[in-house]
Amino acid sequence: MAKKRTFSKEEVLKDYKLANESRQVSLLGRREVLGGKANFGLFGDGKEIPQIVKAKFFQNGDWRSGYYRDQTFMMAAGLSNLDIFFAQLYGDTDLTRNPDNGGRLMNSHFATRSLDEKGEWKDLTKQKNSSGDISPTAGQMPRLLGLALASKVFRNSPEMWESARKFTVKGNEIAFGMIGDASTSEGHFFETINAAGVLQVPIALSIWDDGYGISVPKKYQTTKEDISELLKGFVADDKMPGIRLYSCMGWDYAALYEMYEEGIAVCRKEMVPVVFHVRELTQPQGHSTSGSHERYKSVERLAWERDHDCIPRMRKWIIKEKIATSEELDALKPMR
Ligand SMILES: Cc1ncc(C[n+]2csc(CCOP(=O)(O)OP(=O)(O)O)c2C)c(N)n1
Repeated sequence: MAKKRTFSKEEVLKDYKLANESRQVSLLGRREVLGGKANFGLFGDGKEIPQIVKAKFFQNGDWRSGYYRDQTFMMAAGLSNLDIFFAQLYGDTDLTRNPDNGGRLMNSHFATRSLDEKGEWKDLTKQKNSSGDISPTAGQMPRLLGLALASKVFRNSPEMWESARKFTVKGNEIAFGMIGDASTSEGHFFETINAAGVLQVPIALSIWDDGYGISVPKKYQTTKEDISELLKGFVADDKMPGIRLYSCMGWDYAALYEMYEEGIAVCRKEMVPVVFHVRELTQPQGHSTSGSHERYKSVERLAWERDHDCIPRMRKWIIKEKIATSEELDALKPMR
């Protein structure tokens, strides 16, 4: 049997605190929109724990190509914070306050800056990088492939290492992708997976599976209602290369830790595409501020979502493992 990991109390409490902060941001963000202070909001509630764990393995020089649910990943990676988040929500056009998009994109469309104030390239190997999110779902996939392919080209071209030293350290960077389960039904998703398997490029792609694409459940979206089942044919075997496929419950902090630690190490070392299917995630506030999920989810489904919410589940695990007491956890909450 594999040895059980010992978790550092400090790290676990820091993660739990950030998850709660990010959740409060989502709750407050929806209220701000419905109260007329911002036009529209899409939030990352229900996906906090896997994003915090994945961000632990995001290194300087790496790139992200993700989508609007990734606020907690961005905060955990040190690329966003509460001020930046609300500047985005209000469409602030000041780039120092809203460096993600200067009010030129929808909110929760994240990006880092590759140029300095003088218009010169920054040293991208010394920062964590995010390409700018775009609104067509699955549109991030071709770009994810391109970013990973760039690493492979750099790795195989030592003659470029000196001239490209602001972009690569010998091609060791990898590309982090994120996509929702419904968007895996799109052509860009399958084309990217297929091309990544052929090209053997370092993609670390998470599928945040909350069972819905706005109001449409998986039953009407995904064959067999299970994207891992569909991806099995792409998986590498003894004879042929392909993708590596992992799967884990999105509310299981300890299992997520194991999965991302192992999978991202494989991706980085072997420069291969790795897909992480993160199951049983929820949407505590539904899809966006334009709708109410109470209108299309059954009472049973809503109860299931409350029961599987990743933050209370992490809390139960912390107490069960005797990492901290409920009083200690209550003291961490940013707002009551
Ligand atoms: C190409 C395209 N089609 C449709 C939409 C409208 N749309 C925005 S989000 C969304 C659902 C996405 O669901 P999923 O990928 O599961 O992500 P989730 O929001 O559940 O995290 C749809 C259909 C879009 N933005 N782009």
